[in-house]
This record gives sequence, structure tokens and C-alpha cells, in this order.
Amino acid sequence: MKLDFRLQPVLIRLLPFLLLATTVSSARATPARPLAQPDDPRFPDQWNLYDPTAGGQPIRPDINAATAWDVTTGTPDTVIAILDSGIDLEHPDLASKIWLNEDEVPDNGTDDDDNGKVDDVNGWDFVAQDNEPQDEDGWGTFIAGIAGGATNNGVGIAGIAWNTPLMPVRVLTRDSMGQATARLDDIIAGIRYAVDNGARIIHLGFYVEEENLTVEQRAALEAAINEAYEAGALLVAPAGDHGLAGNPTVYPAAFPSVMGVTATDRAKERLTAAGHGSFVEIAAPGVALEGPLPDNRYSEGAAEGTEFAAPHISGTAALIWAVNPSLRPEQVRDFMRDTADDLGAVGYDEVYGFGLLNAALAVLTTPHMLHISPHELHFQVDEFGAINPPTHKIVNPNTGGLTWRATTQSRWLVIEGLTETTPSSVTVSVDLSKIPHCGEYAGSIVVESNQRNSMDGEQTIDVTLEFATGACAQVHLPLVRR
Ligand SMILES: [Ca+2]
Ligand SMILES: [Ca+2]
Ligand SMILES: [Ca+2]
Ligand SMILES: [Ca+2]
Repeated sequence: MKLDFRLQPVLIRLLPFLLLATTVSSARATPARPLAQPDDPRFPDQWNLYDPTAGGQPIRPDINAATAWDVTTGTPDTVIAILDSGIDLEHPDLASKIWLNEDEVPDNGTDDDDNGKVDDVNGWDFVAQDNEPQDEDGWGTFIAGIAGGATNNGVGIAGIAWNTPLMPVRVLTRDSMGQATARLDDIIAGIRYAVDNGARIIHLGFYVEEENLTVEQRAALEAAINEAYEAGALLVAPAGDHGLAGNPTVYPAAFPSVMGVTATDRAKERLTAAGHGSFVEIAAPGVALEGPLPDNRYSEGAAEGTEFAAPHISGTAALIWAVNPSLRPEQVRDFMRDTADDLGAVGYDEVYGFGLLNAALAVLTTPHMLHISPHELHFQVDEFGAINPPTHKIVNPNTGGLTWRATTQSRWLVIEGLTETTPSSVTVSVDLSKIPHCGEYAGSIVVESNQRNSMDGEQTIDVTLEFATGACAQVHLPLVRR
């Protein structure tokens, strides 16, 4: 939403949560589908994530999230902070996704993690100065749902980053006239809170026209933003919806450290009201969107605005970081810019920026970094001939089954069941019939990435097998009898 910092507390002319009478066409053609199709009943209407009718188009209107999900559905290690009106903490598509501050003991009146906030288990409400950043307006809930709503839970919508926690940081509210307001100090404190508490992506859901910021205010906001960027966080903000109303330069989108996002529709045309200028860095779907609203409601495919395009960038950044957690924010940013589908004038332009976000290509282009665990497996045969444990799992928590494989030269090891979705895993067991006699055995499993742009080579998992005291007689019995 649009903010105005001229008054304290800052008055914001309300940017209405645009609910239009448009309905999404319910075309349900079924071309070859990516593997990771979530079961959320509203997913077929989320053309912005995956448009099943877009197969033949050289540039898809969606972000092709479904193809990206074949590689990764995100990781719990990457947290997205949503600086907005809070998040509906009870919504069935969000409750399970709310960030949990594990260092804070709830409801004991103590700031256990010493971060300056008492009992901040689920983020912070800078407006009310309490630990319940509940959304009373809807903006933050909707944005959170696009970036990382609960997915494949059989309910409502799919989000982009399935496994990524969402940290509600409430900085926006309404005044007595129903207009949206925020205090600059709260926004700055909210950014710092997000960084200090481990958010890697800071989603700034609002925009302020240049003329409504004093030089000092702008400098203070930019300093906090630059500090966050240098600390390793990616910052994302809407390019604003006043392209037809003077087309002002807006902040924070126009700060160099922030990705400014414009909105496109299902025909890949820019939302006519979207702001345009050098502060536009990238485009994402932002018209006729389906998403969650407070009180277990949904937008019914009728939300539009650059505010709702921007969270596509934040959710995709979380997927990129899942593929490779070692990246700096500027690298994550580059992968999205470099893989965006060019629209409008050839190359970068001030209407579409570097083009329309292509989450699938961004994720596939990101150098894969293999994260598997554990790196050692141990089996034991007990005196009754049973193997403990019967199976081990090698888990790849960040990326899906398409991205890696596990093989072994040890004939007595059996590897099977590579799962497709993240976290993906294989099951390892022992085939005792391949063991000639009791003793101690050492084997190995080689894990390697399938991705051409892998950053790491083979990884070896050592496997040992030993027979417990008393187990040998059992195993040798058939041989002895012969
Ligand atoms: Ca605390
Ligand atoms: Ca506490
Ligand atoms: Ca869902
Ligand atoms: Ca262009």
C-alpha cells in the first residue's frame, strides 16, 4: 500500500485492496504436467503460479512454479519476513507456516532470547507493541499466502515456497478515517528485527511517493535497508500502483538495494496502473490473483496490484536459496533478473524491468549445492539375525529427487525409493543374502548431483555393518550343517 510520511504518525492515503469483479477463466487443459502438482483445491485457479493453458507459448504468463517445485519446494532454513499489516495467524493456509522463534519461551513474560521483545514467539507487532502480529486488514495475509502459503495441505491455495517459514512483522495499520498508516520508526525497527532474527528475505509490502519523504526520512530508511542488504538479506518491494496518477518515483522500491516489482496480467501486459521508471527491476503476475484473506476467506481470483506481484519474487528467492544456501542476496537477485523473460522493449526497460519472473528457469540456473545427511550409516546384525535399524534414510532437505542420485558398489547394500519432492530421500537397507559370512563390513554410497551446474562433486557416505556377539553362530548355521 501507499504510505505518506509527512505526518506523524504517518498518514497513508489508503490503497484499496483491489477486489475486482473479474473471474479467472477455468480452463483446465492438461498438457504434460510437472511432477509436483499440489493438492490444494484452488491451485487450478492460480494461473500466476502455473497456467495449464500456457504450454505452447514461448513466454509463459505464469512464473512456472510447478516446474520449479520439481527441483525444490523450499527449506525451513530460509525465513521470509513480511513487513506489512501482520498475517492472519489462524488462517488454515497460513497457521502452519508462521515463523517460530525457537529461542523464546512463550507466555512467561520474559525475553528469553534477549532480542528486546518479550514472548515474541511468532514475530512482532510494532503497531500495538505486542507479540501478536495479527492481521486486521488483509494485505499482509494475502502477500504471505502468495509467497509461502501452506501448500499440498488439501486446503485453499498453494504458495510458492512450501517449506519456508513466514515471519509476521506488523508495521501497518489504519487510522480512525480508515486510512492506512505507519510510523517510519516502526518500519526501520521492523527491518532490523527481521534481520536480527534470521530472516533472509525481507518483504516490504508498501510504497511511499518520493515527495512524501523528507531527505532525512529517506536517508534513515535507506540506511536501515542497506544495513539489512549488507547483512545478507534480500529486500523486495512493489513499484506502486500510481502509474496513471502522476507516476511518482516510489520508495523503498527505488532504493538500489531493493528489488522493485511491477505487475503483469495473464496476457503478459503490465497492469495499467503500475508505476514505471528506473525503480522497476522485474515483473511478476499481479492481476486476477487468488489468495488468502483473514477469517478463512479467499480473494476469489479478484486481487490486483504491484503489492501482490512482489511476493512472487520473495517466494522464488526462498526457492533459490534452498537450492544453494551459500548465495549472497545479490546473487539470488541476479539469478532472477538474468532468467526473467524479456517483455516490452528488448532488454531492460522501465516498464517491465528485466522482464517477467521465471521461477523455473531461475531455480534451474542456480548452481546446485548438495546438502545430504547423514554422512555415515551403521547397521548391526543381532543374535537373532535381525538388522538394526532395518533401514536408514539419506535425506536431501533442500532439493527434490530430480536433482541428485545415490549409487553404491557394495553388493550387500540396497538403495531405493528416491522421493521426488523436497525433502527428498532414499532408503538404504542391507541384503544379508549377499553377505558370505559374519564379520565387519565397510561399504560406501556415492551421492552426486544430477544438475549440470552443480557446485559440488561426489559425496561419499560410509556404511558399516557388524555382527553382534552371538550373531555369528546364527548366520553360520546353514554352512555348519552342510
Ligand atoms: Ca524475545
Ligand atoms: Ca518468553
Ligand atoms: Ca493450501
Ligand atoms: Ca524488456
